[in-house]
Amino acid sequence: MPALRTACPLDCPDACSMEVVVTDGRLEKIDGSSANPVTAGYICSKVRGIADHLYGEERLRHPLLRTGPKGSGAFERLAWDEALDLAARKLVEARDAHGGESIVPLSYGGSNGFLTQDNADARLFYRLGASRLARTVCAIPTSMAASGLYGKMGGTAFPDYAHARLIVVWGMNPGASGIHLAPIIRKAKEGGAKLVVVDPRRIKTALIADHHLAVRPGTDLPVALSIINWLFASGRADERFLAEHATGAAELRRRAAAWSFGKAAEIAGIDAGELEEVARLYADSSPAVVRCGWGLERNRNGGSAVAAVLALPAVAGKFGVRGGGYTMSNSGVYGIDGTRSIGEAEPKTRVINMNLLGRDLLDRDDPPIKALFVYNNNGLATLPNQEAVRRGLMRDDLFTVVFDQVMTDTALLADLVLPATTFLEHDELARGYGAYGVNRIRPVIDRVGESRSNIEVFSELCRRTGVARTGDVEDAGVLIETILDGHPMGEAGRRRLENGEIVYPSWGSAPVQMIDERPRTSDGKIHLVPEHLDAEAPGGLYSYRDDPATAEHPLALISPNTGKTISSTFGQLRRGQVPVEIHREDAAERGIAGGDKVRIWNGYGEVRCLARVSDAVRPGVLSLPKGLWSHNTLNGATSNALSPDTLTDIGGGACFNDARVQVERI
Ligand SMILES: Nc1nc2c(c(=O)[nH]1)N[C@H]1C(S)=C(S)[C@@H](COP(=O)(O)OP(=O)(O)OC[C@H]3O[C@@H](n4cnc5c(=O)[nH]c(N)nc54)[C@H](O)[C@@H]3O)O[C@H]1N2
Ligand SMILES: Nc1nc2c(c(=O)[nH]1)N[C@H]1C(S)=C(S)[C@@H](COP(=O)(O)OP(=O)(O)OC[C@H]3O[C@@H](n4cnc5c(=O)[nH]c(N)nc54)[C@H](O)[C@@H]3O)O[C@H]1N2
Ligand SMILES: [Mo]
Repeated sequence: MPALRTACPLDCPDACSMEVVVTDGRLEKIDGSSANPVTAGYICSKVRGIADHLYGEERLRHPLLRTGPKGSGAFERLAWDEALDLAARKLVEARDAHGGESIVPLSYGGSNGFLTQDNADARLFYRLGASRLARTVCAIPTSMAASGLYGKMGGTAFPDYAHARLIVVWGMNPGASGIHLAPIIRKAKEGGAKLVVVDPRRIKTALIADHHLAVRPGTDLPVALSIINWLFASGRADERFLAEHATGAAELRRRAAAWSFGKAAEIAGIDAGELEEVARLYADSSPAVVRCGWGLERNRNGGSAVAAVLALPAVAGKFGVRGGGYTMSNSGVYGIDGTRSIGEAEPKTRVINMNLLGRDLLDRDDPPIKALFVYNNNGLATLPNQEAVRRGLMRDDLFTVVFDQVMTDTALLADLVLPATTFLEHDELARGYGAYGVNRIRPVIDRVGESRSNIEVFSELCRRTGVARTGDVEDAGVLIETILDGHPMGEAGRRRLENGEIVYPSWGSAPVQMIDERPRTSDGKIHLVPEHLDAEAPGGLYSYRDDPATAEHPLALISPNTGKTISSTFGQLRRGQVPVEIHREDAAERGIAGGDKVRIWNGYGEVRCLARVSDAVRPGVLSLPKGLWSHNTLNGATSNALSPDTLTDIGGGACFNDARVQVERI
């Protein structure tokens, strides 16, 4: 069998190019290809093992209707026709009795594609007048900071890290969260590059680092500002570059002035001397690149912290050379707007911030949420304040549809469950947010069971709720044409996509920042203190807010990625108990030994799980991964049960890593 080409649209920076072998419509083998230079012929073990997700017993094969009490897990098979009629009837009933805003669509990270979100789904929810969803659970502070400062300028490409003499990995875990950067860093290091890691945990990359700043969660802002302060004060700032290419340099300098290395180091719980060494190393090295991740955004200071980190290469003059600059998200460089396919404006209905969904399910009465439609999302496992989400989903007067590929924790609380196709079974248009490239994805295997694509289901629901209009496009190929119509990639680019080739921005797959790629701000300059962010952040941009720890809940609980799941995706395949990591000093103080059962709690909830004692997390920090399912802990609650539903300084983002807890042996 010849291998078929495809690409991975899952929520990961790497956007891998892949080859699959299919026999009789069934996936035989899937592996990386070299079509995209970043993939370099290999992929993660999660996607290599995707056959277990496609064909495993948790895969949804037909619609299901709840028959027992909510959460009992009792469902019976339903025909699609009846299922769609029921969903449509419930949506219309909610709209007619309580107004369209009583309907809430809940979607986020199932796919980075343009066809599975903001498409036929948007058509349905716009026209029903549903509440709008603020998709804030991830990447809001990072993208607001990056676009505020640089207008989403494309970042340093991963292969170009080979040219760097200094690599700073800041709040990002290359060993888990997009594995293709890790070997490039390792090789650069072997070639003599220096490496700095800023992370509360000793991640794998930190093991080979020259400096590991194991900061307290949420303290990146003072750390970055202290470096900025020193760069300005010691004459190491690139004043000529700033005068020519940036606005707000004097204001940033003023705001950073309060932060000495000593003061920042004390707050961050690191050594002031080592912080100064890192600052000097950064000033002295070129090319120097910062890989800024998402770990530093998930707290009260997240937006300002990311802005301060991204300001570093501007202040220190690190742009203009291959292997210098920064990488954040590259999703903004393509200028592709998926909503073009709808051709109508989003009505200005009320906005539900998904971070507050639990609370809103329980408390809102303007109007109450009566119908919840979940797709591309496993909210019970991934939203903050899990106990509120759980109680909300248990409401008897709430009708919940979960449209997913597998029986998730959220689906178990649904009234109606609909089976979805995967990216191996449907059409998609996807782009990388780390590795560059736009990919046209086509179905390569037979559909499993009666699964249907998002476009099909939402188009059908438009008809059955009576909001369909003549001319609504349902064909994936035509939708893609509509999205790309008039796009700078032009007709030739669209033809290349159709031929299964990867389409890159005009400069290819590896831009030099400030040469090939320039700030995409209105005036083409770098805005070091963007006005709109400054107005939004409490106290102004770059204001530090203190640690939320209390005597009762003194420990910080962080919930980073693991290599086993993508958020909660594939979590049905990871059955065992997952332990919380605790530093040996904190464990000893509480008489906790490795393998003990522990209870972790705060005002939001309680998790019972096993403990792993280690010194890979810094003292004062517990780590329990993101994306766990209820079967991974002793009481079915995950770190999200302890995640506060407080919001970041900009963008209303999630503060997962602001969870402050206590732990004891049970
Ligand atoms: N295997 C795998 N890959 C993934 C995902 C996955 O779940 N699994 N998720 C995908 C998604 S949705 C995203 S958004 C990206 C995210 O990718 P990453 O940026 O790697 O996200 P995290 O793992 O949340 O955080 C990265 C690191 O930040 C550290 N950290 C936590 N708090 C702080 C802090 O306050 N300051 C600093 N400096 N570091 C901190 C954590 O210990 C962690 O090692 O990865 C994508 N790729
Ligand atoms: N504690 C804690 N929680 C976190 C975070 C954290 O740092 N700590 N980080 C957050 C981050 S970074 C993110 S991005 C969010 C992600 O949170 P979610 O948006 O819930 O993402 P996933 O957990 O990947 O779940 C996506 C679901 O969509 C389904 N799906 C995939 N493709 C399709 C499709 O084509 N159609 C339909 N109908 N369904 C599909 C998958 O099967 C999967 O069940 O989680 C956040 N949750
Ligand atoms: Mo994310």
